Amino acid sequence: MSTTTGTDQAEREAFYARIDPQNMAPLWTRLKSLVPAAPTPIGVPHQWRYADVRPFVLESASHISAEEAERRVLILENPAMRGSSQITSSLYAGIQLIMPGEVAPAHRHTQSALRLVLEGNGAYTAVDGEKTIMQPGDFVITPSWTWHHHGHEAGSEKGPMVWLDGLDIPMLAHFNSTFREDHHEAEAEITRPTGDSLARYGSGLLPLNYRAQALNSPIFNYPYVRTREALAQLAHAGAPDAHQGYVMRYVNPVDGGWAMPTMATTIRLLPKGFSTQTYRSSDSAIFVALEGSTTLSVAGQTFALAPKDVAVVPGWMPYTLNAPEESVLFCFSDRVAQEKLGFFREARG
Ligand code: GTQ
Repeated sequence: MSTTTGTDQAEREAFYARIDPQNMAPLWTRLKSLVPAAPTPIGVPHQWRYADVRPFVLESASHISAEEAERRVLILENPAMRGSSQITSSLYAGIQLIMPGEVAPAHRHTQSALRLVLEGNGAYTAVDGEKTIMQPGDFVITPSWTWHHHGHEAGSEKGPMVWLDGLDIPMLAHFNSTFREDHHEAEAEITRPTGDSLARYGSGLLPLNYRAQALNSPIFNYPYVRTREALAQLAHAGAPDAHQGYVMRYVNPVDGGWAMPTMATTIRLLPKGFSTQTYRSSDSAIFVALEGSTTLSVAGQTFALAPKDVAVVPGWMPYTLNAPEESVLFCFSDRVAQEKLGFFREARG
């Protein structure tokens, strides 16, 4: 028996019971789980197949209008975090549907949102006075506290419009800094022409003497046609990164930083037949398959990702990606927040 200073277990328990009414507890019984050697994510890896999800998303239109719902969204909830509205411990994801002729009314909130368009044509999102028409694969941002509404030009031939929403809801809940406001009109005023921000800030140009005015990129929509063209060029010049493929991040052209302050977004191309080396990082990642087919292997599980499928990889779990055919994957995570706060980590191999 080692010499112990202090009292025996029964006396310790009695002590814990006596401090309990003071709303106090001993650290030493919890230290190893409170400050673990490595991340212990609550979430689990999971895949949502678009083929499974889509019928329910479309059916939601028969149950509620976009106007009544305010946002007609089916939340993607991590199976290990049911009831939390979380896909990871810091992020929210959902699939939003808007039908021709509908408007999802204007509001604003301190949470930032990103959209990744999955399906459809003709719908727009209006952010801070500018409409942007959305096409499949487009990455659209809604910065914190900007008025935004979504609409879909009438005409049933246009069909449903579906996109993935990513928001930092759990992050702001963690800081208890959640505010929201409804606009007095369903549609907030449009003050700038469509395409204005892309022309001003997203064309390799900036207005002379322009200074960053916010933490967010001034570009609202990063159109997929441009992104895809860049990826195609990249794939012809140089080798892909062994752990990540041809991966690029969406950038704020004013300061070179990420497009958004809380959510990091990337796009990657995996050439046909390419397999990544094992990679992991402290940010939990949500992947959205856009093209091809990708096999994601994580924690002994294998997920075959078809276009529009969504998959989550909790932080610090080693994973590989394998592409039997040329594939494109979008990804968002809390990496940018972790980097800014100084605790982002990654490991190769
Ligand atoms: O489009 O503003 O999926 O406020 C969740 C909350 C979408 C939105 C969501 C929101 C929105």
